[in-house]
Amino acid sequence: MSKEATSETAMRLFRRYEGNPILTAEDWPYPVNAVFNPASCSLDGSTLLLCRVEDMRGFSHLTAARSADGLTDWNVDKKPTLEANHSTVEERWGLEDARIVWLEEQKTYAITYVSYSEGGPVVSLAITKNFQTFARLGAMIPPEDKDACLLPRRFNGRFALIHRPIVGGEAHIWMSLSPDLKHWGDHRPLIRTRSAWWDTPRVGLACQPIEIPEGWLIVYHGVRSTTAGAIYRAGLALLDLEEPWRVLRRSAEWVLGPQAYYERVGDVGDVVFPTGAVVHEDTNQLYLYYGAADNTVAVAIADIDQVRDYIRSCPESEHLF
Ligand code: BMA
Repeated sequence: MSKEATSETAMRLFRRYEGNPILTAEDWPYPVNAVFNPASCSLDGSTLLLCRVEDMRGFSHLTAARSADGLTDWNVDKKPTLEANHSTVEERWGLEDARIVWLEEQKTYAITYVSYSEGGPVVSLAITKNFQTFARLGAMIPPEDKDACLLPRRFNGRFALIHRPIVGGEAHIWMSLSPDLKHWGDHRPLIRTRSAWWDTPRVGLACQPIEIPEGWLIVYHGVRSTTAGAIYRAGLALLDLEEPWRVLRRSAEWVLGPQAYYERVGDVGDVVFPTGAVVHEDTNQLYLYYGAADNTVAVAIADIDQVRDYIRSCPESEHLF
């Protein structure tokens, strides 16, 4: 495929749902400032979004919303589903930006979320079977860390965590491995920022990794700093299915960037921040849920076969630097 062809495809891969934004502060059963950056999963045949909800003090908690079709008629929990314990060091200033993955071996959902404390943002792990009761397993890796998600199974006996520590002032995506979800090692950079491209000075994992025949499809966000402020966009990468520390492909272009009014204007304008995905096998569609301008929840829809064709046509990642 030519460069023009891939750029054209990248622009058309995701289609914004015409009912966007799908969730706003007005939909909440209690007073809140903003609802954004939702984790997602399928639960009992419906879609569950675990949304970041910012209260009127500026602290965030996580609240679940459920919908049969993943687009309309959301049923929002009447009170916070997972609230910060403000008396602990780990959660002093709230909970943000969860990601969810189903761990088949444990028969449980694993939720990785950012808790905010004096040491800076840190990634913590909670597990649940029903999104009503949760076991909190604590911080995974010392701060500063964000944008984390587990892969759903072990590789050579070890769990893999994709996350975004700040190392030497640089914000690349890393992978770490663990035999028990508690002790983490073999830390290595996975997807780096690309000097002068749309995805520098920061990148971070977006939604949970999606298994496709070609490998693990990764949606990641890239931040560009401009004189008018940061622009948050999303691009794609592909990891090897059996050795996910190997990056096979990476999109040159972003596939979703702020264009619609609700993405350009909000508490933080020019932000699309995907944090959840649901694959609908019946229609062969990928629903990508994202925070728009740190204000509302929106969804963009792609045809899985088109995404697969596109990522296969992307350059091998080493060739991009
Ligand atoms: C990032 C995170 C997100 C937020 C985004 C845009 O650093 O903190 O929660 O949506 O900035 O403000």
